[in-house]
Amino acid sequence: MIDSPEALYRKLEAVKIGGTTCLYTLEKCQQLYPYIERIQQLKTQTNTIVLAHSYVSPELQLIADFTGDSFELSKWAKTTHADRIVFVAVRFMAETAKLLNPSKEVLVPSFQDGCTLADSITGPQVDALRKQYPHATFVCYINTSVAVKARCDVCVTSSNVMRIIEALPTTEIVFLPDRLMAQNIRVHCQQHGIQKQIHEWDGVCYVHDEYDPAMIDYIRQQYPNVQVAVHPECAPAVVALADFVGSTSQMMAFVAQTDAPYYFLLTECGLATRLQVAHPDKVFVGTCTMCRYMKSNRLADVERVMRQPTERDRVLLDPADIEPAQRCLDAMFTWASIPQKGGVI
Ligand code: CIZ
Repeated sequence: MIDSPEALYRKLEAVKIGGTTCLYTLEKCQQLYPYIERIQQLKTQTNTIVLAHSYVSPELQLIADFTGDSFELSKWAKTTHADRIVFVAVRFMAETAKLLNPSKEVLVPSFQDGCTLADSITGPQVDALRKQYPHATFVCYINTSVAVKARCDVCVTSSNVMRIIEALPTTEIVFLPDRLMAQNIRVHCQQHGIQKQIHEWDGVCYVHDEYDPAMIDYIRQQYPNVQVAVHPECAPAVVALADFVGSTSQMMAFVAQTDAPYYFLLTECGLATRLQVAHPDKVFVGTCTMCRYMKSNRLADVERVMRQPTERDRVLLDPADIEPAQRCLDAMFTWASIPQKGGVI
């Protein structure tokens, strides 16, 4: 519980990722605190929970009942007894919460809630691919719309993608929509002797697509004992240079379990800020790459949607897509519980 601007400052003063981009002064904490105080009261008065992704700004993570990756957040959304969920992330994640717990009101505070991956493919485009690859299993990354999930067989997140691909009995797979993740899956399968034919789509996360191998070489020269953790949405040439490859939750566990002074995390810098708060003794170096969609979430809008939600703030789903998209998500929970052969990606 944050009960004063000073308490907020004590939590956030270690955050100085990317120079002054994420600098939290006592003055800034004094400006933020009144929102935090009102949001905390509103949560209790209206039986609302706030779920926040690890990529959003740290003050939003502090007001959240739970912060995590999309798989962890979807498990919370599925089981919550609260009346309302405020989803501080991007719209496809809030839609997933609504699919998993349709009786809840799910609210999205951000006005810029897209995602370059989710926006790269539509339902009718999946229908066309189904005709092209009639025998393939269709696997979609969680970063997709409900219409796309409704047309796929199983959904995956970055924390369970390899486990599920390995467990699926079919060899021919259409993986949508992340081209770079599809290429990483192909490399992983080759390295572990797993026979799969992976067809890819041309979507990318614009944040992870920006990383290139030269950045890792440069950081390794500056900090010879740095640990480099890479997200599987990055290009295979970048993944090949990593000390560790995994989802944001897996990167968090890696940092917690590793005894090294410096870390270079090739993912949205909200994760580095989160880890800097958790591990003030460790130093997070390198780029501060921000997702414009995740970073468009603000405390003021969380308060606004809790007081007076408009139609735009509410997640509403096309009734025709609900049942098939729920089946695709249920398949993820089933396949994700099967033990993995090849280790994390
Ligand atoms: O699954 C997620 O939440 C995303 C988009 C990234 C990650 O690795 O957590």
